[in-house]
Amino acid sequence: MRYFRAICTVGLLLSIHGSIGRAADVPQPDPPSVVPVVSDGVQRATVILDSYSYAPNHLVVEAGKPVELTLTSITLITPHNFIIKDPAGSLSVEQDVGAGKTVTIKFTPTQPGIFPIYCDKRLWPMPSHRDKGMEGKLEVR
Ligand SMILES: [Cu+2]
Repeated sequence: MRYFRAICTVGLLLSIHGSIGRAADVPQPDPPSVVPVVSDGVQRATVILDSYSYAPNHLVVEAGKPVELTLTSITLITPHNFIIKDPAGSLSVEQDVGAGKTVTIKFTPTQPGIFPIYCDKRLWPMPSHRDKGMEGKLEVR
């Protein structure tokens, strides 16, 4: 009986915690999302593109292993893109993702570092999507 009561208490605490999490509902920086290496050695993740965000927006990958990202746009009209550029030249990714489309990209980061991810689309003279918050980072370890 005591054991049963302990389980109920844990369940109650979890459900309270869950509802607090939902009630808060304020935008917060995503926790780093470590991209798992699957059995074939490829690091795979899905990134959702919306106006104007990437989710997750902080990807952590290992250098020297291929990365495969599935980019899924959930917008109805607005096209976006997904850009990662290392000024030193170790990484150059630029992929358009049309409204509602899904595109898969593959690249192998070679240099550790933190590289910005961003969307440079803009409807002149409006600010760019990056300026509206559509950015993130790729952390290569
Ligand atoms: Cu965009």
